[in-house]
Amino acid sequence: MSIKTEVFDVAIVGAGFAGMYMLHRLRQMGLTAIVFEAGDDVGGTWYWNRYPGARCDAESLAYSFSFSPELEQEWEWSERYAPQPEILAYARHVSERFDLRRDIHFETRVTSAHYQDDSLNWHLETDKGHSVVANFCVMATGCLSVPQLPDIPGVQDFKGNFYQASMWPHDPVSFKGQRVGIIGTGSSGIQAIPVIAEEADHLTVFQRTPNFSVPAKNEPLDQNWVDEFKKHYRAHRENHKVGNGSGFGDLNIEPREGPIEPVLRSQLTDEEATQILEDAWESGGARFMGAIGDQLMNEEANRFAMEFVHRKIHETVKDQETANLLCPTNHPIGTRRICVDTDYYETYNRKNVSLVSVKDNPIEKITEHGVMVNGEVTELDTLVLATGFDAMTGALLNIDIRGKEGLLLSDKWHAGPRSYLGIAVSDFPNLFTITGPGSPSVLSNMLVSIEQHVEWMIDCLTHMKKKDLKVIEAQPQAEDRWVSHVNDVANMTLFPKGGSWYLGANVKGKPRIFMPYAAGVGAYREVCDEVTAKDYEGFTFH
Ligand code: FAD
Ligand code: N01
Repeated sequence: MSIKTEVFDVAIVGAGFAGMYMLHRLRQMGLTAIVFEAGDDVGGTWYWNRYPGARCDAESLAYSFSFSPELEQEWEWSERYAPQPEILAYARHVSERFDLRRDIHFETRVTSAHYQDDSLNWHLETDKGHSVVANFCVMATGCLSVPQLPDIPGVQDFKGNFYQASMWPHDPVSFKGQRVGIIGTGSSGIQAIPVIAEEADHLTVFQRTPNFSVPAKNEPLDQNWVDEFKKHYRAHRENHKVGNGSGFGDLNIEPREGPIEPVLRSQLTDEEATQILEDAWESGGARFMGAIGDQLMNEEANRFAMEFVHRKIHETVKDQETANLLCPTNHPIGTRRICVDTDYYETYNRKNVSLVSVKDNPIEKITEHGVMVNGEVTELDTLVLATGFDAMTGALLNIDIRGKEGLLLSDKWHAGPRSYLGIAVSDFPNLFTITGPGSPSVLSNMLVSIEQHVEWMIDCLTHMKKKDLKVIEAQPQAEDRWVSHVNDVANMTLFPKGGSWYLGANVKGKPRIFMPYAAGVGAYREVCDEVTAKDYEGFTFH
């Protein structure tokens, strides 16, 4: 049977926030677009990651779309950090409010995307047999959308209940009366552990590397505060876009004027620095990492913050041996994504929680009945994996993407991702990546970065339409310059010392390259705007 090929202006892969917003803007431009999504609903991250305790760590009023003043006024967030079901409900609301679903094919995975040298367009195929031709292909496949299973022998042998944080079932999961084990103490594990501990008979946490976590200080939102904040929403949104920060904004009702001037460690006495950290700890959230302006640049400033958190762990956790195990010492604070928790360290004071360090004695295997460490099996009814993602490049390289003359993206990126601005790849004309490697992406409030990328791409497509240009391609020299700039910026920070998924260090055989751009969302936006102002410097059109 021959497959009918459908033709569109743009094909979009992924219906998380990035794919949804791209579709909306393309429609406004009058272009035809089709979206393919592997899941059976919109929401991406918030569709897949339904584990107990999942919520955002950027404040709800900042972690939301800004493109529609009506949407931001009408949507009501219930908590300072919205829980996953509420963010998913928001994504669904957006899809309905802007009538997006009719162009999205759910439960459909794009398997290949090939550039056609003769017709100068993209040919995509899916696992459901679609064949689509589009002038442009937009990858909105997500930075954290490919679950990473640990290479522990026997994972498939476990006979009890088995869950992965990033592929959580749709139906409610009960831990009542059960012996539960969890592997993974990154952001997902740290959010899930306190909630599972509340319900399980016993919870055993298998920890290889402790992570730094700061209290979220989550709470229900006060309606008066929200009403006041919303009066200034536009100004707050503008603030999220500027400076060398990550686009998280602040909680002041009155919008600040311009970017925050960082206070450096060298300008502070020990007492002043401690007080600043104490205040940040008390007010809660990931903003702790920017409390002292050079915490992520200066080893001494970082050590000061590390020791502060170590003290907090020791003050919170009663058993000092457990506290010692929970204190990270192998990476500067913040060089692995800082975790934001509710009662994480407190959970280790519970009688029904035990911590097993598998740093020196790695998990040998998973058996039918539990987890074996040092020859001993901890018997479990339920095993939860919160072992992370093949981040940033995983979803792109899972697709057979071929550019000019059949060049495979996986070959081009064999030594690590190479991209111009994290937006486009030389030799892959008319292909855009939203929050691709080389852009601030995972170091930022992703909604800010997604909107900025989509808006830049829409401006570019509008420019091309106006000038009747058919093809845009990143120049190899511009790409080389950008890749080395991204590396230079990373090397000015402590990030490369983190050994984290930012570097691909959690995936065997993955090249070790610091993938996101660390200069902040404001600085990055300026670069992109300058590229546009200089008639798309670094790109070739025809
Ligand atoms: P995603 O939401 O990942 O969506 C990508 C979609 O593409 C997925 O639905 C996937 O199924 C689909 N897809 C991928 N490949 C294919 C294919 N070949 N064919 C078809 N479909 C495909 N960021 C923040 O800024 N603040 C936070 O508080 C925050 N919290 C997070 C919490 C968790 C648990 C996780 C995992 C991430 C969090 N992030 C957070 C990052 C989060 O990924 C982004 O904020 C944002 O949701 C990404 O949206 P996206 O549309 O780019 O990608
Ligand atoms: O994944 P991770 P995550 N034996 O890679 C461990 C975002 N996010 O899903 O560090 C034992 O951080 C691994 O140990 P180690 C956020 O950007 C945000 O938790 O490799 N352990 C580590 O502890 C975040 O950074 C939120 O030694 C093994 C864990 O698994 C990103 O997603 C919430 C192991 C993986 O941690 C990823 O977070 C959730 C093994 N063989 C996620 N293999 C918010 O709060 C792996 N591990 C906003």
